[in-house]
Amino acid sequence: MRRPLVAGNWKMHGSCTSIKQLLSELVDERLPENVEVAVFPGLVHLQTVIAQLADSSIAVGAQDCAVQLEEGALTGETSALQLKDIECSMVLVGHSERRQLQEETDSVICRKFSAAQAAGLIPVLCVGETLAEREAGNAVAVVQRQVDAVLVELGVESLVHAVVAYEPVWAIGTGLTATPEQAQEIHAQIREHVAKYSAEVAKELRILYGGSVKAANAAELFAQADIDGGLVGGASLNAKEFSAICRAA
Ligand code: G2H
Repeated sequence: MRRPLVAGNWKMHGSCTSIKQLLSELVDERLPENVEVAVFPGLVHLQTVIAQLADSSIAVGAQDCAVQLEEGALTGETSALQLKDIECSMVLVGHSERRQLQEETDSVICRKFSAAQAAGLIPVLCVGETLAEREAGNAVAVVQRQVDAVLVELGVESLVHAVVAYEPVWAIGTGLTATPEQAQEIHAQIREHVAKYSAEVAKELRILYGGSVKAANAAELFAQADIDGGLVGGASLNAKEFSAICRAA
């Protein structure tokens, strides 16, 4: 039985004041016990958030980590070990905004995934096709290639302590959401593909949906057989909206 996960990706939002406020509202909300809840603040706010959530069951993750695990002369980078040291438990890798804006390749993402696991973090591998790729009929092939960049390189066992998030690029921050059927089709395809390597790993693998998830569409998406929760951007910045999404999982 896969435990649902709802993760709030705060991206580059918030100030010390607004984040403290958001967290105090969130811990006052009724969050379901059967759902794992996590937040991914910006790097500068991580320690504040970790401290504020010390007595809560909400996990905290980072939005990125360096490819290199060991410390070194890498100005501006943060290693997975440093994230672990401040008691982060998860990290996003390969978010489409980083694939596009920072030109992260599948191979870079695989190295980040590997570094995260070596440090004891749970990587959340983000995959998803662009609108052009979907319209060309290549959605499944693109997502499979992105999964394979980790699966083939590191082996199927690397997906045991990991999460996959399917986020169609055309649905991110656009207000467009994949229909539950569109999302389920890709989620099922990802699981079937992993099952070619290990049925057991595929069965246990949590696959989140991301892309304009909100309280109004969450229940329908999460009701799909292969959707195990969500990676939520904009709607995670509002405690009431985010907690309603958590309760829908
Ligand atoms: C996709 C998602 C969170 P939003 O990027 O990762 O953001 O819910 O705002 O589309």
